[in-house]
Amino acid sequence: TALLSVGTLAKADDMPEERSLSGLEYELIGRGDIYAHGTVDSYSQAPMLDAFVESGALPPVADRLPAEPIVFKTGAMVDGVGEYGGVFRHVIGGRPEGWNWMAGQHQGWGGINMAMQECLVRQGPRWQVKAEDQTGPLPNLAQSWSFNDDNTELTINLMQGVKWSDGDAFDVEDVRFWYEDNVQNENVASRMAKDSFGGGASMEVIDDYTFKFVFAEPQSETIVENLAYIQGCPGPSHVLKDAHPEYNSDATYDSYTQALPNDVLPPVVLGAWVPVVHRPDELVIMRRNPYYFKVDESGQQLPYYNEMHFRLSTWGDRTAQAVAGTGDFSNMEDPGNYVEALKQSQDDASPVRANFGPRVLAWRLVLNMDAAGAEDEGEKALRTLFRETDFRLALSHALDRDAIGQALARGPFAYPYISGFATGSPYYDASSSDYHPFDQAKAAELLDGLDVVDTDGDGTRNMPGGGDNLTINVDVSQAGNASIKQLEAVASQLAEVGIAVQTRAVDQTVADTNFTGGQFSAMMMRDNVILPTRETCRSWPAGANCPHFNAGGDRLPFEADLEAKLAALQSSSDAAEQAQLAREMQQLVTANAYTIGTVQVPAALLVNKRIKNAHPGTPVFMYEWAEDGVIRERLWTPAADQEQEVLPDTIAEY
Ligand code: BQZ
Ligand code: CA
Repeated sequence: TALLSVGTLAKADDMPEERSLSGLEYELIGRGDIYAHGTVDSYSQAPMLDAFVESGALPPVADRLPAEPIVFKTGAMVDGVGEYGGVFRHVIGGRPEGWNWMAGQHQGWGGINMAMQECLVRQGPRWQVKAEDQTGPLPNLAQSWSFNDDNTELTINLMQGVKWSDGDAFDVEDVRFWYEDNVQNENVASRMAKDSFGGGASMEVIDDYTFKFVFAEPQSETIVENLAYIQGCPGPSHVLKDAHPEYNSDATYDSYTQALPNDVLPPVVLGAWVPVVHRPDELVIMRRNPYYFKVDESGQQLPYYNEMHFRLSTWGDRTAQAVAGTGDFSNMEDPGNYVEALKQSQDDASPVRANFGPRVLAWRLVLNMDAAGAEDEGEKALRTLFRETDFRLALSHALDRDAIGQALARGPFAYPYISGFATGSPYYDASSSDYHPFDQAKAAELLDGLDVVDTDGDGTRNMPGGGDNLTINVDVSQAGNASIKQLEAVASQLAEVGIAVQTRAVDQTVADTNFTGGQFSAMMMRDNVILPTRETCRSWPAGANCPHFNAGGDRLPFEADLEAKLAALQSSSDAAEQAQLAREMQQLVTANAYTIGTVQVPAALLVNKRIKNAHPGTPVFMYEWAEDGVIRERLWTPAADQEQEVLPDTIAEY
């Protein structure tokens, strides 16, 4: 077709057959079977909170809960209603950047962001919902929503009477501040990019708990998915407004971003736990939020655990500690340690249970194509070359993905990844993917065609017109073991076709912010290209600053097409039409080597056996990471098996 100006490419049918490692069966349930907003006859609280109510430090539990809390259904709990108390022990490789998530700061990942943030809607538990009920995200702070007749207005009803962890009311002003003063303010690096939501919807406040988004084009339930973690999570406007330049003439956007530094605790949150202690490079301790707005069917306020620990270590150590039983949870995602971890977890005496899921972890080399945004002429010339589809295809053909997979881990784990949706995505379709087989001659031919030839005979190709040697600086996160291993293989394979790669391992937070801020030349990274409505700008074009690897809005010819198809997918209510659009998107992305994929692997979830209600089959990543999919506010441990709390009988004090 006209879209494929790149000649005949092999189809994914030529790819080796994929082997599934999962085989696990679980029952799918209705969307309202997990939880629903409603009331219970009477409410109770964790016994440790009684003293705070008696002393008057806290209002009674019924007064702290909203009019209609979220009620978790017993029928969906594999181990039933829980017992209060104890500690849930996480180990993470990240470090809290700061508490101002509205300005794009992360809290160290690995489930700590998600333990403090609550979002308008929820995606994680959707992996358990049956197909006919997959009509959109699950509710959360947004209790219900509806479109007008022509689907150009989305009216959202917020939960009424939810309170922040300091007791302040959560209402529409928090949502307005999030959207108007953060998302749509281009000076703030919020997680949802300006104009990426429905092409830049406007917002109208109706009353304290009601507002609407107004779109230029009709939309569908799919667009509501954008309002889940990590894009749709309002922050405390009563705390942050004073620090925001729009409300305080002494503030700058830099000072605003830094307004909630990681050494000032406790921050004000809506999540089930509140960070109360942060010892740098050592530990974050969170305590239960007495204002949390969720209960079980017996009326017990959630969460069940009083305390959560995040040991600040490495991602590899997360898996090691889960296997050893000193940590409770790990997304096992470095194939290098799969075999050993699996061997150990298969032992009956092992403290941990391991579950393999589909291939949802994919790695890729991302080239920055924002030529106009380059800081010097050399970088500009390089990015101009990155904009050539033949150049990206040359790189893709230069990669021997089987060898990369074996460098990562021996065994049947890795499968080639070209670009676009990972095979574990509900949107993936093999026959719509163009496959770029390992073919150094083809790579050489494409590079020659771009006049990228070795003019001085030193073995490295030169920039067009006999310029300097072509060297690509590729950043990689120090925390990403699997990325680092793959980059080594990629660098030596590219050298074989005459392209020099200079690798630079940078701090994880620096890599994160450099990527989202477009401050890089090339980057080797893991990504989960599963749903286009989640962290959209990491992979897809939507609005001028999006994707991060072509911010600035200077679209490549196929990219405009891709953007239109993504918008159409988000605004469609017809599953067949959406599947067709996804196929066309996959076609565009792979035919044009939008990013240069390497391999994709399945991941296993490790959960300690003393943790109750961890539903069998919870995927490491599907609609969201397992920390959300496993529903941590509903996990518990019987009193006899509980870990000692470090800060018993305490709550966050403001
Ligand atoms: C899971 C996840 C939960 C970010 C991060 C991190 C960042 C990315 C990504 C994963 C970690 C864990 O991933 O690796 O297993 O626990 O936290 O948020 O690697 O660098 O920017 O998107 O989520
Ligand atoms: Ca040369």
